[in-house]
Amino acid sequence: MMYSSRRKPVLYFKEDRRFLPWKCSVVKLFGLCMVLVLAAPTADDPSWGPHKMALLIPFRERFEELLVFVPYMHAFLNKKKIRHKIFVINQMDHYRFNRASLINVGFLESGNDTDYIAMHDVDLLPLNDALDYGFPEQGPFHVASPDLHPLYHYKTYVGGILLLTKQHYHMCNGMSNRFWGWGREDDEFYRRLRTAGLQLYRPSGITTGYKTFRHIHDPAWRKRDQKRVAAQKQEQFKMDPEGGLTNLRYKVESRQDLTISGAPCTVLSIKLECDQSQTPWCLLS
Ligand code: UD2
Ligand code: MN
Repeated sequence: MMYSSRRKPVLYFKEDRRFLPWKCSVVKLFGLCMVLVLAAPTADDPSWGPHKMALLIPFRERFEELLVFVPYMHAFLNKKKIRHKIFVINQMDHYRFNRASLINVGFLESGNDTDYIAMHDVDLLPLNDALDYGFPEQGPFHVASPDLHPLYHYKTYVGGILLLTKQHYHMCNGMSNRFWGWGREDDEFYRRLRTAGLQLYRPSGITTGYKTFRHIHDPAWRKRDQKRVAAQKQEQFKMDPEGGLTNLRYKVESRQDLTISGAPCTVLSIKLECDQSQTPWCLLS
């Protein structure tokens, strides 16, 4: 009796054996999938915190860089559990490029579900996961610090990547709209931060030095518009005490949601307006 009752399970086991490895692997696979799904960072997870960043890319004719940037940043920020929405602020008028005005537009068009902004060059990729992209509660946070930036090393430099709460950006009246062509708008913004009484913060404890970012910028191919037209020569070094969010003029020609290799972004195509009596250098001729 003992023997046969012992055998039974063996027989039963033998009979079922064809199915067992299959069953087992399906169950295992399902379990593995569940673990992966639960472990994968999703923006619904409360551990991501209450804040959401509007990543603003001032943009014109940098398509190849954009194809790299959007999927890279989406993955980078998800890995860091940073809620975010990526906006490509595409300048489609025929004036010279105006990075600052495009950032102002991005700020105003970024909606109520985001509470801080990142002004972010399309060609600067953060390589170190330890870089902070969280809500800059205390004050503006300059991610692309001169200690880490591959190119710019002066102390008052605030270009490349800068995070601000919407409240702080508002306190500065945004950026000046007087800067057409390359440069100086970031230096003027540094002075606005000072005027608004805001303390600037930068990353600490980052050990990767000038290798912290990759600047995918071929200067021969992506030429900087450094021409200085007439009064622009002197005006570029002056502070603009009145202008900013309050005197920005633009039209949103279209708003399109794209995904690039699965990473979502919104492209706002913008026509900036230029008051040629104020800034005749918005045109080259
Ligand atoms: C530096 C700063 C930038 C800004 C600029 C002065 C870095 C990495 N960046 O940029 O933040 O302070 O100096 O204005 O230090 N762009 C276009 N199309 C154009 C021109 C510019 O999309 O035709 C956008 C794009 O996002 C680009 C950014 O503006 O990354 C800055 O322009 P840049 O890359 O030509 O100049 P760069 O690297 O000297
Ligand atoms: Mn660049």
